[in-house]
Amino acid sequence: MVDPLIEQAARALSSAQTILVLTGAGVSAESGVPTFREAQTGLWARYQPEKLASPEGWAADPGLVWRWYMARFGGLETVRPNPGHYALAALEAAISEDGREFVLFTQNVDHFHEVAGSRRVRHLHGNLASYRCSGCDRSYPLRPEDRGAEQPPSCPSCGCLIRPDVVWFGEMLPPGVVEEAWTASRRCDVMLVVGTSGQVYPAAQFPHVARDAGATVIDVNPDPTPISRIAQIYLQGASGVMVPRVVAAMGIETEGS
Ligand code: BV8
Ligand code: ZN
Repeated sequence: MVDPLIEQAARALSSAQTILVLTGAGVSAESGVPTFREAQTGLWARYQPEKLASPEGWAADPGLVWRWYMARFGGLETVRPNPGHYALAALEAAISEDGREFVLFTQNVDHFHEVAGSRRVRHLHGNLASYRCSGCDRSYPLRPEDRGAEQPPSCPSCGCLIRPDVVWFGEMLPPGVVEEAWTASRRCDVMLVVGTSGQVYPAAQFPHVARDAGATVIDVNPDPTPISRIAQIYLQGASGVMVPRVVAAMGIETEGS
């Protein structure tokens, strides 16, 4: 017996012409990556992520911020995508095969959606796999010796410090991606929101924009959030459990797990 809410979500997605998926740190939680707000464990427990992930934090102590990112980046290498990532990739493949529109915007800085096979992925907050110069913006391929360094490397061209290519609090999101997200939020028939606390803007605004434009909003999260409260369908539970169940109810096979 399929849960009626799962059925309702499956029906909405099956009949949608344009689907937008918005993910947050919760979609990677079952891969063992701590969510952004619980990320601070061990020696990082005494630091606030919003402070470290900011130009002020970088200016105050670039070495500390650099070591935090190297610790997070290192942690990503030992973990794999989870069934939630794979189900979203299978959903995209099925929708695209039907000639319908699908795009996935993520707030996450990991690459798990791509590793799981998602193709149309847009990173709202950048990604931890790439680095650039804080002065001349030139991209910088990380060297093995940079990983264990106490201080960030310097740019070979201008000598400024190399930083992670992520969007810090107080920094603008990549203009092209944001524009695309606003437009897609207004156009989509269904927005599937997975694993976000809905606290960080402008990403937290997109489900409201979609809802106001007449879209069906489906929210997947073990805990209620400002987004679950405006969603027509709130699936309370883990993404690694709920998303595969919705995709299965749509009759779509999911590879990988
Ligand atoms: C901007 C990259 C214009 C870095 C991140 C004052 C000055 C300046 C700006 C502001 C200001 N006041 C407010 C703002 C706007 C600010 C903002 O929103 N602040 C918040 C804190 C109020 N936004 C910005 O600054 C943005 N830029 O506005 O530019 C501007 C410029 C100047 C001045 C004014 C405006 C930039 C925001 C981007 C910040 N960078 N990441 C890095 O990662 O190191 S955001 C960071 O938080 C992560 O990317 C993360 O993804 C994101 C959001 O968090 P979530 O993904 O939702 O994760 P979270 O931990 O919060 O929640 C996890 C959820 O998962 C929970 O709900 C949990 O229940 C759920 N969950 C757990 N397990 C599971 C699960 N769900 C499903 N399954 C599970 N198994
Ligand atoms: Zn430079």
